[in-house]
Amino acid sequence: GHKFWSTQPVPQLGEAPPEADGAIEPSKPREEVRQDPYPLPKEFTWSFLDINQPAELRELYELLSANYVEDDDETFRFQYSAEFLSWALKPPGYFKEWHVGVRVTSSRKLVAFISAVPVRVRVRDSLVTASEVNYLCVHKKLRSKRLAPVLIKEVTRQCNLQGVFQALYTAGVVIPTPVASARYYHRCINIPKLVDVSFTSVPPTMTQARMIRLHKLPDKPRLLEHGLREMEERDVPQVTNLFERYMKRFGMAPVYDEADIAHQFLSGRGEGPRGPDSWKTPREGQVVWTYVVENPKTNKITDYVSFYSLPSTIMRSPRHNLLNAAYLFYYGTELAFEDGAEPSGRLKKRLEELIVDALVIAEHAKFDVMNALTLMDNVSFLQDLRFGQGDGVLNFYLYNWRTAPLAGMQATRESP
Ligand code: YNC
Ligand code: MG
Repeated sequence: GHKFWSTQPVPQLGEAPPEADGAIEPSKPREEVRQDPYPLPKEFTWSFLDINQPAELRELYELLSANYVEDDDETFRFQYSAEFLSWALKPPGYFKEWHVGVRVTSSRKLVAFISAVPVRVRVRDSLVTASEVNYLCVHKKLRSKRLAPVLIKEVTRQCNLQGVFQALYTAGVVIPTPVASARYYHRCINIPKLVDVSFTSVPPTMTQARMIRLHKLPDKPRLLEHGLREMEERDVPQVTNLFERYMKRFGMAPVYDEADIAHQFLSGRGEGPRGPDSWKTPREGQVVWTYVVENPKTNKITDYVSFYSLPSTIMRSPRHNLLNAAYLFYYGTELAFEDGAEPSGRLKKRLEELIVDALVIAEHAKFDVMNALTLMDNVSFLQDLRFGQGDGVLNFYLYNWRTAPLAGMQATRESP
């Protein structure tokens, strides 16, 4: 049984799909929301993290680097950079009260964390004002003591105090009850290193040299000739518009205004030179890469593609400490409005061109692998572009919102 989740406003496992979409329990006026923090065992104290303070951001980075999500074989552990965390936790309209830490009272050591950021999400035909909950982490020495439910209840209370009663979150574990699930796929870029650290292996019917040849990418992005370039501030209105129209293809997707799009696609770019050759020269502290295709005749943005950097610690290799992984993020193309719902013909071809170019840029930026999930239109190109199926599954959840499960690839993406 689920001692905690059975008490929460989420669909319980095995429950029949609802007749209509909507909240499971009603929202409350602010004064009816619990006013005091949930009690913690007395050796611990609540502490909002001010991640604008480099020292506090560093504490969070260190907690997660040592204690956050690992793969099933305990070979890799996510190592979100401080720049990434700053980008992910401070979208437009963020609340510092939603960056909830737990410290040891006596030493002030940070031992647990949970966060939420505001997001508007369309679920089928409903626009839901929600929070996106992420980075739930309890120090390895404090596991299985039922701290996680207290963290979840406290972040829920902080959301409720701001008038937010719905949430979106993802997890590798299955709890009541996923609204969608997606599988991880991996596109090898740096074969020798990936073989060396046992991320992949050379199949018995192949040599490593042949495997490298099969994964060879073009020397430069093929769409450069058609107006591919790094996204700039001036592209925000057009990209916002294309994002909005393209995401209508899917059952669940965030709803972004121009400020959100600027944040998601531009604010994590880091400092350093921009310009036509920027695809060859990643910048210090760069978290997100976003490229657009601008029609040179009409100056219309016809496509965009993006990915972000999320390295993993390699836990047991004598030669390598860090797996440099790029994660495919959002993309969109005008060709979607010519083709049918299932990518085929010109749409399928254009998606492949965009993703290959993202791979070329990722190779120049020294990424070892690009990961993608079976969502959006990804299934149409994963196999042809030599993404291989991984072990990991990502489950998508909604808190206090009822809707029938979405087909696997209808959801949008992992929350970074
Ligand atoms: C999880 N990932 O089932 P039951 S993902 C949700 N998400 O409750 P204890 C989880 N619930 O089954 P531990 C969960 N993992 O008895 C476990 N649970 O009802 C549930 N790992 O608590 C679990 N980060 O404290 C059980 O477990 C109860 O000490 C057990 O702590 C769990 O960020 C954890 O994977 C995950 O740091 C903190 O294992 C710990 O094991 C850990 O005894 C490594 O907890 C890092 C890791 C999770 C990444 C993520 C999304 C989290 C979503 C949380 C739910 C949000 C709901 C919406 C709230 C806002 C609402 C509004 C408005
Ligand atoms: Mg615990």
